[in-house]
Amino acid sequence: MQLTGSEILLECLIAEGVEVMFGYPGGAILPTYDAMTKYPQLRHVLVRHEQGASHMADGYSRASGKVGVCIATSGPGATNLVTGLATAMMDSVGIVAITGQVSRGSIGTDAFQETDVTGVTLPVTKHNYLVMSAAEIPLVVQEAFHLARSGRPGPVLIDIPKDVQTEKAEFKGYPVGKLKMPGYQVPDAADTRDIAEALDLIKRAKRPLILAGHGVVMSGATAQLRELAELAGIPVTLTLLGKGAIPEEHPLCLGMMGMHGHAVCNFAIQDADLLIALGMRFDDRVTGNLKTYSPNSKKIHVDIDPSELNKNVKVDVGITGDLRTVLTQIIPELPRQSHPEWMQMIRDWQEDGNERDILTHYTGEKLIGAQVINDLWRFTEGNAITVSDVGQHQMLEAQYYPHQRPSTMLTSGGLGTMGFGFPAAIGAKFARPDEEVWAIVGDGGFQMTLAELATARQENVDVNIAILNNGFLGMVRQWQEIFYDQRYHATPMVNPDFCKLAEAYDIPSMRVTRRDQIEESVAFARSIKGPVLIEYAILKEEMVYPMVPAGADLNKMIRRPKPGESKS
Ligand SMILES: Cc1ncc(C[n+]2csc(CCOP(=O)(O)OP(=O)(O)O)c2C)c(N)n1
Repeated sequence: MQLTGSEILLECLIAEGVEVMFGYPGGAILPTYDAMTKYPQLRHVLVRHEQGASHMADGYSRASGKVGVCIATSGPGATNLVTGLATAMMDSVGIVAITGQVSRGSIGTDAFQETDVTGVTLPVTKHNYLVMSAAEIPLVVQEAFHLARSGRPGPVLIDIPKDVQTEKAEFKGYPVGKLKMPGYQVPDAADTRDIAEALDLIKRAKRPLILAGHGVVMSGATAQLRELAELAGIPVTLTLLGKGAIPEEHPLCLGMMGMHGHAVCNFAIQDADLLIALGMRFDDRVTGNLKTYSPNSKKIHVDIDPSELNKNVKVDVGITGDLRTVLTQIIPELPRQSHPEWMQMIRDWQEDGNERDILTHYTGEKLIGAQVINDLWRFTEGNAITVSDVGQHQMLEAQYYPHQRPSTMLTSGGLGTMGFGFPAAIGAKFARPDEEVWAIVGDGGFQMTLAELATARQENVDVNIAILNNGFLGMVRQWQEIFYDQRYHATPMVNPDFCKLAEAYDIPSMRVTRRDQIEESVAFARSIKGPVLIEYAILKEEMVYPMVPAGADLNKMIRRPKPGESKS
């Protein structure tokens, strides 16, 4: 069958199972937009900025485990995707981005809206393609989706010149056949000698600790993680993206580690005699000072990407493999174990942390972020998909909204991309239409991508937006308070009236200033089948504790004093 390049592309996307793509048209991608009119089964969501499209594809992917798709024109359209690609790259999220390019004959002439997009995106994609003939499209699409979703997932970009989109070629069906990619191996099971070494360390450990990351969620190893922890009596700490890897209410789950993690986790890491790191990458936000990191422990690290092993932290047993497969290899060989003395130390640290919890002793009039998040958790029965932006509210979400299920807490971890939360929540809602989705954002980050309010309205996306409005770039203000003598330069924000803004977009809204209104705000949000915006006016100068200063030893946290105690 003779089809145009654009038609072939869309045929392949449909055969690949793509249901929705997020995008924005322009000259160099117009043939493909025109071809979309023949394929109404492929839903296109018109965003208001291409960055929003990339984050929506990302949120869709994180929420569904499927590959998210975004599409943009050449030049500025394509470069507007870059932040979203980098965000997905850092967090290993499988997306495919399609961009129009100037026609083949114009490449390299500085033609109108020409950018070397494969060059620009090389470091922020797992792989990228410049397609030079329509006949190549099926193979490129098949490879791109395979790369995006397999092994360590990541973003893949396909750049298609305008005349390749209009060129006709014979379409022989999709998929093309078995892929031949000899340079690309996807690890699965681990070497049995490595498993034996790991088992030996686990059996001998007195103070073992599991560090669970995004890889646990992505490989679908949550049941195996739980089994390992319960069988060997090992407590579990989570990275930010590891939230949901084990139910946070599980007695062995200690919560999040790292810069704003629960103090118990950081103390336990520093005192452990064995760390079992699963699908996490020892980011500086979780290790603090590498020279003093967990000084007395043996370390086992399992990751699907061999380049992660011994990258930041030298380990005793490094295992390359798919986590679910590797844990399935380990579990049958393990005896049932318990570590009562270790667990007692942990309970003592937890007790101490509880005494410092702001929720137990804050008596101020003004609403605080911790109360908002904790009440959102309570009134959504801890069961919503929350998509946070970046800043204090993000860390409060991680601390005060325990998640019971995987892929229900989505956030930009590695890149820390402000502006991610709201569009990613829209993408998540497309992926999981039956779930309650909340975007939890700060007043700063929300303003970076708030143009997507129009997208949410146009598509009637049932997403609830919670803005924690402190009138500041809160997390930066916190650093200025602690490290820059309270010189609040360039952090106070003059904000629009968010409720009036919502009204301009025909979106219902509510402003909350007191804690006793939070329950009503959740009921209000739930009563509206479409986008809704709730502004929570919170204390301007709240602090998120504990805090490990950048580069400090992990257990040298700045902590909130206990009631009656002077500042530590
Ligand atoms: C795109 C981008 N620019 C700058 C930063 C640096 N940054 C990190 S947190 C933060 C403040 C966020 O403020 P807000 O969105 O109001 O959230 P809050 O911290 O007050 O909860 C800034 C500026 C960033 N992470 N991303």
